[in-house]
Amino acid sequence: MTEPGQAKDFLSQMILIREFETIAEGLTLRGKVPGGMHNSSGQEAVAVGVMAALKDEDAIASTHRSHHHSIARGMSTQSMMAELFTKSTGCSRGRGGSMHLVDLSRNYFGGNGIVGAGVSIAMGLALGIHILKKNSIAVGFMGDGAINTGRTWESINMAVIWNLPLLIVIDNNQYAVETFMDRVTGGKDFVARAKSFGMSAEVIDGQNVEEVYEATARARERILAGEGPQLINAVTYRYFGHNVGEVGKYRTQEEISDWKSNKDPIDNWISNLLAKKMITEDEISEIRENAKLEIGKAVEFAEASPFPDTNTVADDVDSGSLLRQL
Ligand SMILES: Cc1ncc(C[n+]2csc(CCOP(=O)(O)OP(=O)(O)O)c2C)c(N)n1
Ligand SMILES: [Mg+2]
Repeated sequence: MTEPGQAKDFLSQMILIREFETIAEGLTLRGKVPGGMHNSSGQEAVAVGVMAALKDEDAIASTHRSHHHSIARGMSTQSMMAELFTKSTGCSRGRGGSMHLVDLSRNYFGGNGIVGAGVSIAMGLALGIHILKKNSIAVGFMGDGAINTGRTWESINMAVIWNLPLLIVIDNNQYAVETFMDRVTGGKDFVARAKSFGMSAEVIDGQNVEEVYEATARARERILAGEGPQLINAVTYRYFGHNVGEVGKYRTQEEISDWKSNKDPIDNWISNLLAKKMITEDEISEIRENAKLEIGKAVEFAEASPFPDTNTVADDVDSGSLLRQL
């Protein structure tokens, strides 16, 4: 059982993510977020549970839907919001936007716009960890849509044959844009597919932060014990459209309401903590208030920051300068 301090941390982080996404969604609709964004509301427990079980030295690569992973890894919400606004104070200095949230000081290699690439980037990180003989792991997030891309399985295959310290987490919100996963996934079973590649894999309730945390901690231990790559299929749900402004006609309101009313990761965690008397209503209100204040400050910071100087757009983007940083 999670101890009280960590249980409250789980809640604070999930509420902070929900607040960030709620505010960012509105700002996107008002035209403040060039390029738009992918909202992760509903998927908070996957991000928070996984990150809580990782150590600072572990390396992580995410997907196009990365706000929740970024906050759970401890990124500054000010540098994230400024990046969404494409301001020069953003984590990618305003050149990347929502899909390029990154913080190398946290070994967080961040999001990218290529479906399935998080797994390949993480495989490369795992190879580096292996070569340098470090006592850490690499984690690659992917969506259920990425399960049907070739690069995912090329990377997993390589990780298996080289016994690399790689954990794959499927942030399985069950839809790839407008497509329900069962319609496009042969065999319909991600775990069976992973096992056929010679790796351990399990399916878990991605709405239960404690279950996600424990599964990740177990997988990390197995990897460090030399048991090779592991895969976790965390079943979750996204409340909003694929991206902001999408008109969703591919799922019913009843389905969305059912997940929101009965399987919400924040509501369920609160009920659990209240039932065990691990938190009070006042503490919950304080957590909500702090999240509002923090995200309010992030928006103020982003609004007040300048756009990048166009004379510097080519700085640091040539491969030579990237190599010199290594
Ligand atoms: C290689 C590639 N193919 C297609 C796309 C277009 N695309 C962007 S997101 C997406 C769906 C991804 O679904 P999933 O992996 O389930 O992630 P989710 O959006 O549900 O988080 C697609 C097809 C892309 N960005 N990259
Ligand atoms: Mg999906």
